[in-house]
Amino acid sequence: FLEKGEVEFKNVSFSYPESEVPVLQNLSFSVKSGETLAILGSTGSGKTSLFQLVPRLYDVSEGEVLVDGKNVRDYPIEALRKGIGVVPQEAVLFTGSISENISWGKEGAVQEEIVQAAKDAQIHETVLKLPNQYDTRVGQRGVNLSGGQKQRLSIARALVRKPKILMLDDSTSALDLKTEAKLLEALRKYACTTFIITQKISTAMEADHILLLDDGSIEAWGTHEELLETSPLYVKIVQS
Ligand code: M5T
Ligand code: MG
Repeated sequence: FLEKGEVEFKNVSFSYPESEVPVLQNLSFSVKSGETLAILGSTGSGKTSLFQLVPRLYDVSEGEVLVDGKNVRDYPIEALRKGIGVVPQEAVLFTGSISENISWGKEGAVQEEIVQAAKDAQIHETVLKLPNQYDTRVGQRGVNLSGGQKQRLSIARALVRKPKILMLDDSTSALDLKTEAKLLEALRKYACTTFIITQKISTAMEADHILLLDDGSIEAWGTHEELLETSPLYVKIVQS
């Protein structure tokens, strides 16, 4: 659906349709195929809003978002929805089995692929302990899962589609550091371009680039080492 998964923002500004308030201001950056971008910034700084512009959940107000050099407006919406795996900040489960929840949105997923995605998302072991394993019902009137378990199921849902671009919106916030490290390691073989919103410096340090958002603008861009040199705000976050 997408060729390589390169993403470029060119002078992007954005405000929500019903509002005049600019949420993102003049963002420019690019991420190459297979690279990981960590996005940091305080609450309300615009991280989730930035995410939404890539699969066109919203359109930019000004500027351009390019995927593989082409404006996202020029793609069939299908290609964006299928080529980009978005894991939302609040994991959503449907009433149905674990298998159905993972394969949702991917017609014809076979059990093998579902299990592999669950393994990579670090949820397989948990599923095996449920009363009916992959056939266990979740959602309304189903078993209760913890926040972190729901997050991992919704990551598995994105992975089963083998996206070219994977966008994790604070999706590992409930995971302990060891489980998160395993998950990030497992993601490598997907070789997808990965955007990861995180509050954890340990996660950001592993990324190829860090984008620090402050009130809708880029406060800093670079690697962990570069930001330690160039961004007092980043240093403050590291020390806090
Ligand atoms: C940035 C506003 C929000 C804030 C700004 C998602 C959303 C956000 N906003 C809307 O008006 N409508 C919406 O549908 O936009 O918000 P954000 O992008 O959600 O910020 P964040 O992701 O960095 O924050 P958080 O709390 O998830 O860390 O003024 O009111
Ligand atoms: Mg958010």
